[in-house]
Amino acid sequence: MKFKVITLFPENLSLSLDYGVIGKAQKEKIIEIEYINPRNYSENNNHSVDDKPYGGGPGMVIKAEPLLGAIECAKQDIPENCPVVFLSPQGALFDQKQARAFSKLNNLILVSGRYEGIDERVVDVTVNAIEISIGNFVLSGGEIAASAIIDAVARLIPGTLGDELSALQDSFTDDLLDYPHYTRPKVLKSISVPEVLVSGDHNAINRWRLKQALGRTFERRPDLIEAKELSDDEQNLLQEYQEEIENKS
Ligand code: 4FV
Repeated sequence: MKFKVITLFPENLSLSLDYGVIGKAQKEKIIEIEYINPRNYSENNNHSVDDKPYGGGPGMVIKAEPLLGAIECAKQDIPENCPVVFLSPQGALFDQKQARAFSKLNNLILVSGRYEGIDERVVDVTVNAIEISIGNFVLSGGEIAASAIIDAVARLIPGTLGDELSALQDSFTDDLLDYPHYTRPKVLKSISVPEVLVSGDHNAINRWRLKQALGRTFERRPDLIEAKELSDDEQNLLQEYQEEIENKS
């Protein structure tokens, strides 16, 4: 899968994406990341890419021409219907479902804003433009958002993770939070690892993990449980979890 990132600070991204499983996936050509700097498409002699906002107000706005030039360059050797993702707080909230959808594509263009934002007309005139936000907070640039999306998508591409199962057991895979994880030592500060996990009984282990995922999701993200159609078995497991919590308290 090929990612093309339009950014004024390519090094900012490569720093976070050249390590770990994403770095390995690049080396193994499972994914490719190309950085395109809009400054190379600035039409004025001092190569500036920003200007004062019409209507006044603080800060600067990224000009349309350098961005449109960079997007045109990015689209050169890829099919016309490639989505162009504009990272901004005004976008649709990114989630695992969107990550799965993107992981099925061959190409993805991501545009990282800076300063107060970009000239809105760039989004208006760009074919297949999508605005996406990684959360209700304001960053100083879209780079961190772009690398978060590339990381979340690349993990879902077969071969990126050592064990495919990892991605299949990720949080939000079935719209549930993850179950708790433990490793050696068996006892830490007099807290033992749950007995079932050292029982070797894999049915019991899987049921315990599903119960934990259901219970923790109910406690921490009731919105996810609301949105989810629980099977009778899941209903019973959640019931069991809540009774155990009540008995503990
Ligand atoms: C952002 C977000 C974000 C806004 C102005 C960069 C900044 C500057 N992008 N999800 N939250 N972007 O805060 O994606 O252009």
